[in-house]
Amino acid sequence: MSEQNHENLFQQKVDNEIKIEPKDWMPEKYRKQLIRQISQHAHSEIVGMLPEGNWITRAPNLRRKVALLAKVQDEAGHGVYLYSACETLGIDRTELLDQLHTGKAKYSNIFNYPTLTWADIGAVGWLVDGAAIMNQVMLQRTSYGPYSRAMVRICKEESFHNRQGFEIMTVLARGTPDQKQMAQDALNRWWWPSLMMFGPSDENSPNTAELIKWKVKRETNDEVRQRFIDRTIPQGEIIGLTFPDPDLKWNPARNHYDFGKINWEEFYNVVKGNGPCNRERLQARVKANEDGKWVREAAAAFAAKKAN
Ligand code: FAQ
Repeated sequence: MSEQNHENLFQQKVDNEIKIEPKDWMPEKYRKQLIRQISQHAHSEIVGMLPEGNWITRAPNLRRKVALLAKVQDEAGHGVYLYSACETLGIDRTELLDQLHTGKAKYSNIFNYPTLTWADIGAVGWLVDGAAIMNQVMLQRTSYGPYSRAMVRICKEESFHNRQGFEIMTVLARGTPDQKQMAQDALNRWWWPSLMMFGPSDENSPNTAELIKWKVKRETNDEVRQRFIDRTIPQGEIIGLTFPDPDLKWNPARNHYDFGKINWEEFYNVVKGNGPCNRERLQARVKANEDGKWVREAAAAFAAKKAN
C-alpha cells in the first residue's frame, strides 16, 4: 500500500473514533507528536511530586500527612503509566529520562514555582490538579489507545486530589484571619501560573492544529482554559476568596467569564528554564536517578537470573 493510502486509512480510523494501537500503521509525525506530548506529561507528573513532597514532613496533622503522602505516590504512579504508554511508541524510558535530566525535555511550567506555606498544598490540589483534570478528561478520548487508557485511571485519582486540595482551602478560608490570609496569598500566587498550564493561546500554539486533526487533543488550549476558569471562579467565591484579576467578570453575552491578560513573557521565561525553582527541580530529579541506580541494577540482575 502506498504511503498516501496508509495515511488516508489512518485518518479514516481517527475520524471514525477507532483507537490507534501500538502496532498499527501511523504517520511518523503522529508518533513524534505523541512521544513529545506523553513524555512531557510523564515528566510533569514526576517533577510535580517535588513541590508537594516538600510538605510531607511538615503537614499539620497525621490525617493531612497520610493524604499528602498518598497523593504524591499517586503522581509517581501516573508517571509510570505515562512512561509505559510512551514506550509503546518505540522509545526507551532511559532515553526519555536522559532528555529530562539534560534539560532538553519540557515539563509543565507550574512545577517551577515554590510551595511556601501549607496553603500552597491546598492551592496545588485545587488549582493545579483542577487544571490538569480539565485537560485530562479531554485526553481520555485521545486517539492513541495506550494514552487514552492511562488517562482514564489518572483522572479518577486526580479528581480525588482536587477535592482534597479544595477541602484544605475551605478549612483555611473558614479558619482564623491569619489562616484565611494564608489561603488568599496561595491563591494569589498560583492563579496565573495555573492558567498558563493550558499552554499558549490558540494563535500562538504551533502544535494544536495538527493534534486536533489527529484527535490527540480534542479541544484547543483556550477552550480548555476557559472551561477551567468558568468552573473554578464560583468555587473560590463560595469559600470567600477573591481572584487576583481585576478584569474577571461574568459575561452573559458569551456565557463565560471574561478575564485579564496572561503574562506570556513570564510563561516562556519559566519554560526556558528561568523560573524560581527550575534548577532545584532538575537537580532533585538527577539526584533521585543517581540514588536509585543500585535498585535498577539489582532489579536487572534479579530478572537476568530468573530468566536463566
Ligand atoms: N508548560 O503548541 P503548544 C499535572 C510548550 S500534569 C511547559 O500549545 P501542545 C498532574 C509545548 O510543549 C500537567 N511547556 O503545545 C499533577 C510546546 O513546546 P514544544 C501536565 C508548555 O502540546 C498535578 C510549546 O509550549 N499535563 O499537573 C506548556 O499543543 C499536581 C507550544 O505549545 C500535560 O502535560 C506548559 N504548561 O499543548 C502532578 C497534559 N504548555 O514541545 C503533580 C498533556 C505548552 O513544541 C501535582 N499535554 N508548552 O517544544 C497537553 O495536553 C499539551 O501538551 C498542552 C500543550 C496543552 C500542555
